[in-house]
Amino acid sequence: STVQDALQALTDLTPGRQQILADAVAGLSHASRQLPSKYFYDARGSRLFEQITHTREYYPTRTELALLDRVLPEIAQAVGPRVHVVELGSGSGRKTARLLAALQDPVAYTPIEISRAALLSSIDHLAPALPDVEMLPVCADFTRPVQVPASERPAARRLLFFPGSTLGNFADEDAIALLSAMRQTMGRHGLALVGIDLHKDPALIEAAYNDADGVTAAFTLNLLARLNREVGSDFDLDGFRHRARYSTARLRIETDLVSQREQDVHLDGRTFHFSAGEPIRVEYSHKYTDASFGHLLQQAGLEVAASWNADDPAYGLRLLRP
Ligand code: AVJ
Repeated sequence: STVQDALQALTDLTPGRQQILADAVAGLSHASRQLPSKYFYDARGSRLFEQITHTREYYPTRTELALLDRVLPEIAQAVGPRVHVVELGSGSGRKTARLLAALQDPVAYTPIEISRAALLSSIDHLAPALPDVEMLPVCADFTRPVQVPASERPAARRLLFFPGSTLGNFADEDAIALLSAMRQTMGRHGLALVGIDLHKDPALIEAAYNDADGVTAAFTLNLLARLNREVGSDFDLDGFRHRARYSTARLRIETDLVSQREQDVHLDGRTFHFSAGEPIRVEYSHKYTDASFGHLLQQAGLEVAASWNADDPAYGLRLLRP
């Protein structure tokens, strides 16, 4: 469809101020303070993430793109013709263009993306390049149930596309809930293609989340700037510092914004007191082994239909079925 058709079809469920405020208050009220990483992705945050993917240290995006290019013919073979591709957290849509081009006669594409700006820009690129694919975009938080719009032409099956190791941003319990929801969305004959970053030398992993130019630090701190602007908090951006460390026990990057001094932050008529050195946990990025990923799948009622790995740095694509 054309860009115009795609905008006509857009479903807008993007989280509003009330939702963000409620999540921020709840997270900051916790004994161990936390803020949801999904709120990184306002227009500036999505741009900064794109910049991260071009840093020397951040290997996942370029590794996944190269792996995808190498194995797309096998993926297309395994998936078959006339699928409706549903992408969770589609971002710029760079990987999608390659996937849709490799598939046999794809019927429709539904990007589900929380950032309206990123969603619109991906449609701007994809719609003209793929005139035979019906574009049915949804602006929403994909962790909430989303009704997938029906395509005009009937699809043989749905293919959920969840690249970028975004699954890694979810704590295990939430990852299991999300994978279970995906199993329901894909249907009995559906498939899911999921990208997962794999466990490797911790030094390499930590470098990817602490790039020398400080793009990742700016990305993390942008969360506080966004909250200040959208829900009226008064975080001092110089009063918090980005810290990302790899836990070999839990196989995950744990990213915190650490209070640099004793200070008060105000939000919605409340005062949140921070001591010097107190962290706000803002992100996890899990790195999987076959065992840890298999454990999630088992609890979500999913199986591996096919599996592809890049070796150095290690990164995986998994085709999943119910
Ligand atoms: C692509 C969203 C999964 O966790 O690696 C990059 C986000 N955070 N650098 C990741 C991110 C810090 C990224 N995801």
